[in-house]
Amino acid sequence: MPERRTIARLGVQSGNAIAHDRGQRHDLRIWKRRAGPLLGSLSPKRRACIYGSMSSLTEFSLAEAIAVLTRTPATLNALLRGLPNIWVRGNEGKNTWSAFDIVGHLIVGERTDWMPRVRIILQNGEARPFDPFDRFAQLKESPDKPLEQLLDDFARLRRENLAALHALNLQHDDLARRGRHPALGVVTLSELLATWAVHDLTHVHQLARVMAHQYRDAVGPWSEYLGVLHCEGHSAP
Ligand code: NI
Repeated sequence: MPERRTIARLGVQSGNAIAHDRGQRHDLRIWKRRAGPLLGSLSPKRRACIYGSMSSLTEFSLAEAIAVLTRTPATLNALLRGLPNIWVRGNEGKNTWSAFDIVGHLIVGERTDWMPRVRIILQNGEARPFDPFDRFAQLKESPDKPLEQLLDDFARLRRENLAALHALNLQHDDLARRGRHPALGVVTLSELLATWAVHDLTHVHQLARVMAHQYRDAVGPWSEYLGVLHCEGHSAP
């Protein structure tokens, strides 16, 4: 239920984000509207606490999100191109992803997820839910392609998508426009765009973890000190 999620997120973000005046007002408007029904049932003290948390939400900035989105293809290219197979094809065990699978997954996202969903929000709002994202589609797509080809495809698709995003000339008020996620319910355009950037970072994080896993035994007793070999809480797989 979206309201519950909203409150949980507010709790997590409380006190650790830098607030910017314009964004705060924008965020507050959205959050008050979305969390309203649930907030009404809380004690005044608890409500004040939640509104206090809201004011520390980080402002979404399209330019900042695009700065990350623009760099991810080059980041992956520098990290992965020409690497020995152990780093590219190694995974974390049965039904887990290799670096190759992760790049394939990012390509599917460029083709079927992010910009198509931006367009659905702008054209249909909440009336038409997004098409579900097939998180395993890349496993069915040409598993024999060289990684270099995938890196090139990803870079090209990202470039095209960012050009298309730029061409939409989104204004500040557009960012509050709402769509409907098939599982999460109502979401805003700014949340979708923020998620696009953080999804990149999730998989950069995952790449480091999957690669480190290949040397989990080779490091010997140092394993104890290497957090990447022991971290949890990632998106599956
Ligand atoms: Ni993903």
